[in-house]
Amino acid sequence: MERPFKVVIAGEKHVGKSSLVHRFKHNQFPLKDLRSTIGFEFTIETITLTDGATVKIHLYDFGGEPGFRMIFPQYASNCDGLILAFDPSREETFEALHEWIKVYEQGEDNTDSINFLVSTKADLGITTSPLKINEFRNKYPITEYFKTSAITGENTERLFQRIAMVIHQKHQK
Ligand SMILES: Nc1nc2c(ncn2[C@@H]2O[C@H](COP(=O)(O)OP(=O)(O)OP(=O)(O)O)[C@@H](O)[C@H]2O)c(=O)[nH]1
Ligand SMILES: [Mg+2]
Repeated sequence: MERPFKVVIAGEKHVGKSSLVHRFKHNQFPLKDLRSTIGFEFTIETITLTDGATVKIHLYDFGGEPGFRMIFPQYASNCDGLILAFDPSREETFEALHEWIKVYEQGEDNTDSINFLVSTKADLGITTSPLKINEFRNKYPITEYFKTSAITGENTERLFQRIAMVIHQKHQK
């Protein structure tokens, strides 16, 4: 088996990062409101890809609290993947991703990272304009974009499957 891959999930406070991880791990929306993440939460995920290969992911779920941004480059270094999450019902959380990706790029050895852009809470029925999404994708190296909901489970499994797959394939070459 390959070495474990390091994947970071980041974005503003309250956008639903931990709920997304919880949905993926337990296949359900958290029964109680999760507490805001302090610093970061680390978990290990084993993902079986569609081709049968098994990939180990070291997942770092960072708290979005502005104060934690300072520690971000230090812990988010040598990463294989980044999930940038925003809540479409709060546009400022999308705008803040310019800052998050800049800070991420300060991390050591993140230049080769596979980056995904993810909107959360799709169940609310609010969409960010495709123009804005495309603009962001043209400005930064974003490989894929997903609209997700931790409540309905829309694209949650798929998101983690895909990022694991893309990183895995990159290492096959
Ligand atoms: N409608 C809706 N609400 C959600 C969804 N996911 C999370 N929430 C709500 O959004 C709030 C924040 O969720 P968290 O998962 O704690 O957000 P976070 O991004 O981890 O927040 P920090 O740890 O503070 O950075 C909670 O009240 C959740 O119930 C979703 O898919 N749909
Ligand atoms: Mg959290």
